[in-house]
Amino acid sequence: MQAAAGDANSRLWYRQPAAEWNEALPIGNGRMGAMVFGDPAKERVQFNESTVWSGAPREYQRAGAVQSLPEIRRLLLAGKQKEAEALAMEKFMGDPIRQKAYQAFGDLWIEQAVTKAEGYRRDLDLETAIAKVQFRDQGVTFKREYFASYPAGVIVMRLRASRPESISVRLSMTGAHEGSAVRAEGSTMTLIGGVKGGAIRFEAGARVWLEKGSVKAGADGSLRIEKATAVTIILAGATNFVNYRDVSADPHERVAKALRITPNDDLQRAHTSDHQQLFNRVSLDLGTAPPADIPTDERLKKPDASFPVLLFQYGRYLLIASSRTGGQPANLQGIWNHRNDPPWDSKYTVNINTEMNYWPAETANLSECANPLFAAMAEVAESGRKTAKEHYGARGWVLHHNFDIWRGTAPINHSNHGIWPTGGAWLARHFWEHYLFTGDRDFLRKTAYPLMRDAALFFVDTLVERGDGTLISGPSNSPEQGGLVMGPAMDHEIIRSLFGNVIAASETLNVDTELRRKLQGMREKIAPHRIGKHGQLQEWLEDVDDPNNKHRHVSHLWALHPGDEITPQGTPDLFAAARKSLEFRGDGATGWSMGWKVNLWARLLDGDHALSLLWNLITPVGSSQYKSSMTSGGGLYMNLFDAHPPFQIDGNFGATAGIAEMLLQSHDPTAGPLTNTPVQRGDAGYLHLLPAKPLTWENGEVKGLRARGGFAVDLAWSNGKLTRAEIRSLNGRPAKVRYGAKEIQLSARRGVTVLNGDLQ
Ligand code: FUC
Repeated sequence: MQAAAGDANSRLWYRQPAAEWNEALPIGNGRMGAMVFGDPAKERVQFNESTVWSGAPREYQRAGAVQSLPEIRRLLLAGKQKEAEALAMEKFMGDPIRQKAYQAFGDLWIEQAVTKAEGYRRDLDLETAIAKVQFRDQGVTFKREYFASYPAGVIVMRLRASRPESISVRLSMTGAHEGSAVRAEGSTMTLIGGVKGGAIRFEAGARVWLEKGSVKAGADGSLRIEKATAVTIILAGATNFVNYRDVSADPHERVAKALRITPNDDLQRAHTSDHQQLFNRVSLDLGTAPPADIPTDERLKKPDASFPVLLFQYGRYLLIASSRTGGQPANLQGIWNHRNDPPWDSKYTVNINTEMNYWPAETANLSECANPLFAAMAEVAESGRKTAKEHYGARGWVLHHNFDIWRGTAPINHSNHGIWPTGGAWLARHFWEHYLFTGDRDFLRKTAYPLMRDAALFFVDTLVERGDGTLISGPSNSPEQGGLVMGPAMDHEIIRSLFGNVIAASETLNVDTELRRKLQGMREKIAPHRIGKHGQLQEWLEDVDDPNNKHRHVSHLWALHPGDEITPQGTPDLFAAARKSLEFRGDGATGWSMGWKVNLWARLLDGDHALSLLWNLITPVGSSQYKSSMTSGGGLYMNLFDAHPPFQIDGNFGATAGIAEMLLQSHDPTAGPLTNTPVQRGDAGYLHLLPAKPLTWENGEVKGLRARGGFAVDLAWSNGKLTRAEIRSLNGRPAKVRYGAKEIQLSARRGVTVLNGDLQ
């Protein structure tokens, strides 16, 4: 593929500045994020810091909630849902009943007297992670560059001009919070403030370096730069947040320290090489060249066949920009937020959204980007232990359908959907999958296993015996419909998977024999999947599914994806029933729901259907479309942020994960609800090559995908057929390799195997 064509799929570019936020271009270093609007005369760089949240350290569990638990269950089992919900609203919900919100921070403005901007161009290069704005005014070419450096912990802006001493700009900052104060001194502007009514205090500092020219601090807190040849602005931001219980840090000290760096070329080199050691691991080519000269907004309106490549890499870019070791996990908007009342508080919704954010982490070879999630879960488990005790009288830990920076784990919002005890159990799967992909035993022993085990202990203590001898969960709900119930299918799928993984992990580590036996016994008794009267996979214990229900959540299909209980060879009947359910739900949906459906259709081995969902997700969504839609209307904004609507980043990550899932699958296709196969235990690999390749993806190449069992996989295909597979075993596990109906066995050894004709 030619370099120019490659560029168009690793670059977003436009011929005009962003007219509003969802057209601006995101940069981020995992702790700070910024949206670059690119207006020549009044540039706006709207910035965030991941710990600027409302609220303060506190606990959310309600003392004594456990006392009403037996009665809530009794009412539900007696068919009195409304009474159960009312009682739960009164006595069982978290205190307070709402969690806190991620906040905006501030804006940095660059004003320049522009007579007439010509030759305008604005872009974001996904390979270098640098945003650029370029224009000409009165014969002078102005170039502005923006990047967020993870190594340096700051945002860097560079202004250049083709003629010496021609940059004259006014810089200023505004705070997003009432009472923020701005001042300027020497060559530095400072914004100081705090979140009203909350514990977070913050400071942002922007320091300026000039080549030629002068800088003057104004009494209004601005900096006036005259006749510079080049300007570098370093923006640092920090809060007093240390962790969810401690807000004793000094933001000023943090900012002052960050601003001590010298802006030389090494800064940019270090940034780009840091980004590239993650980003460059995976390349994708779908065999058709993207148009080189069509701006991204135009291209989105008439997407060419290679558009999924851009979207795939954009998702990887966004994960790198919003989730780096040492920081907070990517929230509902990643790290980018311009409102103090963002949709759903821009927090962590874990009945699908946070998990979806991390689906591409392992498969798309960005394993380290999941570290913030794992670190957050260690804290969530501490808080979840208290919730387990106060609300359920149980051991272990529990997380309901949301957490925030204060690590709230108790049920929130409303009893009809907030009481859902399997959030922690679902996230525990990410720990196990991290082990499956990396083979990192140290991680398994020290970090993953204790959390997985204690997530399982919670269900050992809370599963309820039903009259027929089966075990069910509850009170709970099938997110987020049908109200409070006992025994939604999704819970059982998640809990069975958790028990299976804890059994496997305890065997691998050779610990907790007794608990293992207990889990084995209980796992077999958990209420099994049921196929209902429409041939569907039942979402609830009762056969009440409505074939016309188009609800965005497809929770009961969890066992198909991201779980692995429903597989083509292991459970063909359930596989067919899951397909039926997905057909009933339809193809139109909110952004993340389409993202999930891409993955589900890929798991159903139907690449053409997966691709049609992907095209639905690639629908352009008008800038004015922010109104929340709970049923449909999903798509992409002009900056390719996913639209729920409104903006929610999970759809971006779901799309990236879905594309990876279409090209390579590595779960065991023979697994079932009660299996613990060598693949599920991490002792072997199963590499299904091009399992859901759409017909129209006739030629292509992907390099660097990762698979369970510890494999890196490069694939090339032409005329619809796999022509070459290069499989690197990182941990020396054996593997089965499947392509179409053909399977071959790879022996247990490290190193590279190249398959050419072998799989035809
Ligand atoms: C869940 C979903 C909504 C939205 C919210 C953040 O509640 O049902 O669609 O994504 O999370």
